[in-house]
Amino acid sequence: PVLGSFRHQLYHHTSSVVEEELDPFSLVADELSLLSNKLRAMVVAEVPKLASAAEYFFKRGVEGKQFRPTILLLMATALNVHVPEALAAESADIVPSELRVRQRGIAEITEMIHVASLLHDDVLDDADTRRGVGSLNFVMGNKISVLAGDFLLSRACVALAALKNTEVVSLLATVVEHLVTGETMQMTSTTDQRHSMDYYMQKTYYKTASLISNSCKAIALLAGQSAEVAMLAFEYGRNLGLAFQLIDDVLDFTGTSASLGKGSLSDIRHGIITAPILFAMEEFPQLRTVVDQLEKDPTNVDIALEYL
Ligand code: GRG
Repeated sequence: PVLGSFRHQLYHHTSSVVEEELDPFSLVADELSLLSNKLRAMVVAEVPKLASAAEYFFKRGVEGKQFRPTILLLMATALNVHVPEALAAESADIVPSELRVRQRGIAEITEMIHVASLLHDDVLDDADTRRGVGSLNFVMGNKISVLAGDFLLSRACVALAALKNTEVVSLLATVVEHLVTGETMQMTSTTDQRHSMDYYMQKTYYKTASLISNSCKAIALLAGQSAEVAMLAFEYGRNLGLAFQLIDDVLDFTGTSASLGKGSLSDIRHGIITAPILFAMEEFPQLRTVVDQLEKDPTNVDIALEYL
């Protein structure tokens, strides 16, 4: 609804725009092209080894899809069509351009938290590729990778504090807890939990959707929007995040190493049961036995794939 209302207002203000021709991404393309440079500037470190590790995934060609910053910059654009009067009065001492910068800062903070989680995740999974290149742990080792993740989190905290909004600080700090919780749920699940769609959805909220939904909400709060709009922004981000992970899980089966930037079938090879398998198990009960075998010995992957 938030982006829908934005589209409506945009058409209202730009009568020459034909609905079919509007490419929403073009609205933030210029800003996105500056993002990696901004991020590199935000993670300059004193010690050379840490400096090169921290900027590793902010270099040209390895920035990833930038899905989160894209959505967040669009959200900030959508919510700024009209700066509400209440905010204007409350923040009379802050120039509008500063407010704009603060909202857009969430895109950078979110990407730093995301990359920090990727660095730690690759260590936990012993992954050797990420974004089509060697993972940081593969190139510089596990220890530097963990420290670079910690460093990015610290810089994200400093940038968060500069937004001067304690509710937003608290939202994004809780997201870090959710990332850790989702990862732990994945690592420690029992067989019953792994076979439960409810458990999968809860874990997926923590691992993927929480960062997107709470960042969307943070932008609404920084834009001085009502509690209702903040909740809608949260719901929008939550649904988008869940959908994103469901598609990511399907792509793990259907994608190629070239399209994924890492090996395919990585979930099942790590004994991680995702939505495509859960749906297939409902359709083909005989798959349950195969999945049981697979969980005991993940090298049995070819047998399970016959059903998928
Ligand atoms: C240190 C913040 C922190 C967390 C530690 C390891 C861990 C706890 C959490 C891992 C969470 C994780 C890796 C979730 C998966 C999220 C996900 C969908 C990643 C892939 O996102 P894409 O496809 O990646 O947007 P790109 O490379 O395009 O940015």
